[in-house]
Amino acid sequence: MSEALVLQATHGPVRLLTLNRPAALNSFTAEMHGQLLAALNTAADDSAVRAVVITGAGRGFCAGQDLNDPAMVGGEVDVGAVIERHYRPLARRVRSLPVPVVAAVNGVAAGAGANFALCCDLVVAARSASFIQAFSKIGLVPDCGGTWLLPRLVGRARALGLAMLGDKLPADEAVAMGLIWQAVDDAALVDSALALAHRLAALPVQALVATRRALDEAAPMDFGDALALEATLQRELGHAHDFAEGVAAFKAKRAPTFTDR
Ligand code: T3D
Repeated sequence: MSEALVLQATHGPVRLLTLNRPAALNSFTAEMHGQLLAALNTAADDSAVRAVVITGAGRGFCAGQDLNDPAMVGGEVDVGAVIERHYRPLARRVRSLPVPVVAAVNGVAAGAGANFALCCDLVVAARSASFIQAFSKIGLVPDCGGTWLLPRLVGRARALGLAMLGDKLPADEAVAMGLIWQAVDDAALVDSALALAHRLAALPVQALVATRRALDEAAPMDFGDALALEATLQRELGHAHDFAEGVAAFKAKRAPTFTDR
């Protein structure tokens, strides 16, 4: 049996995935990519899962591409093919998961590891964690969605500063900059992320996922097209059980029970 490079645990409706190559700061190998994608697909296919949390084992979250993996790094290797085969499917999978995804960044998140975290819906980081756009230091551009995500999250000036200089950005500064949602004390990280995921799981997750989609798709649209997209999504959601349940619960002054996914 192959080594578990991604640990999976179930906490009620929340699936906790832990990247598990701590000796190499959970950097990505082809094998870890395969296990991570499979774990995400399993969570997506399991109707009992209503939120996913992703964290890292040991002192790092993820140091991006494993620069020692001969199968995937530079020289004779077609780096574009590596991106097509592994990073593009990963970013698209996270961004299209049918439930909300929380990144619990426990330590350094560098290169594609940083942008993988930023692909998640809400990013919570330990105060000692940091984010590094390490690509410029090895002659690459930000990948795993970084070129799209960074300017949208923090604006072009800061995106270029982060991407060109590749400096270490501490978690508190990442919050202040609008790059991530929250920084918490190190000891509270996993509990905070799980609590957040449980809150999300109790909400109408189908609407949360449609909200992600609306924000992503509206970004390059003009105002009129964004209004049209909102109407399309509201039309779909307006026929769903969760909308009826939310309104019924409001009228009855009781807590709603959302079940759509
Ligand atoms: O095919 C392709 O290449 C395309 C894909 C590109 C996507 C990318 O992600 S490109 C960016 C790749 N990542 C990096 O450039 C980051 C490299 N790592 C670092 O700069 C530093 O390790 C960190 C700033 C992240 C952390 O520094 P520090 O001082 O806290 O830890 P360390 O001592 O450097 O690392 C600890 C161990 O992890 C060490 O192993 P050792 O010496 O104890 O046996 C180190 O070699 C290993 N490690 C860290 N990052 C990587 C890694 N091993 C393989 N690949 C890594 N990316």
